[in-house]
This record gives sequence, C-alpha cells and structure tokens, in this order.
Amino acid sequence: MKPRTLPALVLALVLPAVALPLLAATPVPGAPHSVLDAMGPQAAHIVTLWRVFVVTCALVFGAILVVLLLVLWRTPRADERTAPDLLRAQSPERRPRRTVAAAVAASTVLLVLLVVVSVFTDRALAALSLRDAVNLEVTAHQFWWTVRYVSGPVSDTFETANEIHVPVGRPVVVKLNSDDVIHSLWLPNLAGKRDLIPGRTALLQFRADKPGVYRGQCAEFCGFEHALMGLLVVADPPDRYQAWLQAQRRPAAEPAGAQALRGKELFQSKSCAMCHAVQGTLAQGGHAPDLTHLGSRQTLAAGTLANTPQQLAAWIADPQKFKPGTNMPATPLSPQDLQALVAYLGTLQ
Ligand code: HEC
Ligand SMILES: [Cu+2]
Repeated sequence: MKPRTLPALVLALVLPAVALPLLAATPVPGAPHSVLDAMGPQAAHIVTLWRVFVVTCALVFGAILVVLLLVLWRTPRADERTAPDLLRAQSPERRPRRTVAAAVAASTVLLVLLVVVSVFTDRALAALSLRDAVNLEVTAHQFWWTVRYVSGPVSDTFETANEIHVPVGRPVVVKLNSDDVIHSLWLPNLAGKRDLIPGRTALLQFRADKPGVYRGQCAEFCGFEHALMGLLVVADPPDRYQAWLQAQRRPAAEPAGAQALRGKELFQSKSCAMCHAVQGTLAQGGHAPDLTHLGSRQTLAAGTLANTPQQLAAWIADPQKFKPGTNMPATPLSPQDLQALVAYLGTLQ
C-alpha cells in the first residue's frame, strides 16, 4: 500500500465507523418516542448505560481499524521475484505474542468494566423510591391496553384504555398482566421494556420528571397488529392530574340532543354494548376498551388514529381497514345511525 493511501483509508473507514455509533447515541429532535430523550430517572439510567456501551465499542472498533490499517501499511510487499522468507516461520514470535496477550487483557478488562456498569445500572433501576406512588394495573390484549387506576378506596377505582395519565415527579408502579399472549410494555422515554405474560404478574416502576406526552409501544410480537399496539403516557402537573382523575371517576353524562340520545340507544341495542362498557349506562361489556371518557383521549385504537369525529366514524364503519385482524368487527350501519353513534361518543368527555 502506498503511504499516501493510508490517510485516505483512515478517513474513509475509521471516521464513519466511529461517527455512526456516536450518532446513534444522539437524540433525534421531535421523535414521537426515544430512549435517548430520557424524561425520568429510569430512562436516564438506561440511556447512560447505552452511551457507555456505544462510546466504548465505537472507540474499540476505531482502534482495531487503525491497527489493521497500520499493519497493512507496514507489511513488506512481495511480488513474483521475492525469495521466500522461511526464516521468519522458524524464529519464535515473541513480539506478536506479547501484543496479542496485551490486546486480550485489554478486551477482558473492558468487558468486565461493561458488566460492572450494567450491574450498577440494574441496581440504580431497582432503587427508585416508591414513596407516595401511584398504583396502576395495565392489562395487554391483542391489540390494545386496559389501564386500571387502583389507588385509594374501591369506589375510586376506574378503567380507561390506551392512555395513561401520571403526575409529574411522583413514582408510578404498574402491575402488568396479559389477557391472551405475551406482550411487552415499552415506554422508551420513561423506562425499559417489561413483558406482560398471561397468568403472571410483573411490575414496572418509573417516574416522569417533565410534563409531556410520551408514546409507548408493544415491544413483543403478539400477532397481526402488534405494530399498531401503541399507547400514550401523559405526564401532567399534579393539579391537572387530579382534575383528570376526578373527571375519569365520574360515570358518563347523559347526552343532550336528539341525535346523541339516538346514538346512545343504538350503542346499547347494537353489538357495541356486548364488548364495550360505558359506565352509567346499560353498556357493560368487558372485552374491549372502556369508552366512558373516550372523548378525553387523544387517539383511537391504541394510537392508530387521531381521535376526531371523522376518524371515529371511519373506524366504526370499518375497523378492519385500519387494523386488519383486530378484534372489533365492522357493524353494518346506515349513514344516519353512524353519525348518531359518533355524536353520542363525542359526548363521552
Ligand atoms: C366483538 C367485540 C366488539 C364489538 C361488537 C365492538 N367493538 Fe369496538 N372495539 C373492540 C376492540 C377489541 C377494540 C380495540 C381494537 C384495537 O385497538 O385493536 C375496539 C375499539 C373501539 C374504539 C376505539 C377505542 C379506543 O379507546 O381506542 C371505539 C371508539 C369503538 N371500538 C367503538 C365501537 C362501536 C361504536 C361499536 C358498535 C357499533 C363497537 N365498537 C363494537 C371490540 C368490539
Ligand atoms: Cu402486543
């Protein structure tokens, strides 16, 4: 290799090899969810661990490439006129042996260090103070989430779906269950993944330190619509959180207006009420998202659609169009009936 090609190769190989992983440790602005944008202590521990790993591995990789290039550069070139150098094969290779031993020792030390950092991260994750914690139960279904608020007396317990509200600065303990297959709850900005396994209870602890809306995702392949099994975590200042709690505990208000009233009747007489519950009405189904305060949610169908009257109508008319394989069937409805249902669901604030 010509000496001049070395700097060019360093530029072409080593720089990207080191720069790309470092880029992977930098948050993307405006991403809907990101492990690199920690909004609480649990996620911060994890992202620190990730950065230590990425930087260490990138530097090691860069160093290996540099050594490789140096070796290529220094190796004597042979061509057809060069006499075979058999002497080298017979003399003991003391220097290379020492170099290899040193490299193995350095790798071992680095690996052990990474293990130590991982263990400390694990301990830090377990050390989150749970004083004054908010208690929640999340049950995963194909392809949506039940969220039950179980702090305080039983009369204060209520259920919602696909949207978790938490107060900023207070720890949250989530009891995890699954209704069908294995799912995994992943709130990248707030905590690591935790599996939801049928028949087994797991706990996830986190705390949100900044108000905001953080997207979460099912992180374990669970069937057709696994990718459309999202959820939102809304971290509110304490007073807004309390106001939200009060509103969620109330049963649905009686709708005003003939169209919405007709919608309520339809909801109770069509199949909807067999699956969905609206507290304070005859609809008490338990196999689908609780719709008592549907209007207060930002999305429909586990983060798949925006919660607007148009999207709501489109969803009810043909859920399979948006989530093929979801467990909600299309219900044949006249346009007037569909509008009445949408008007009714719009009153469920
Ligand atoms: C066989 C049970 C079943 C019936 C009948 C049914 N649904 Fe659903 N519905 C579901 C399931 C399951 C979901 C969750 C779908 C998903 O996200 O994968 C759902 C989701 C929804 C959502 C979105 C809820 C949210 O929080 O995102 C609305 C709104 C809804 N259904 C309204 C209706 C209406 C109105 C009817 C009657 C016309 C109806 N459903 C009939 C099972 C049913
Ligand atoms: Cu899932």
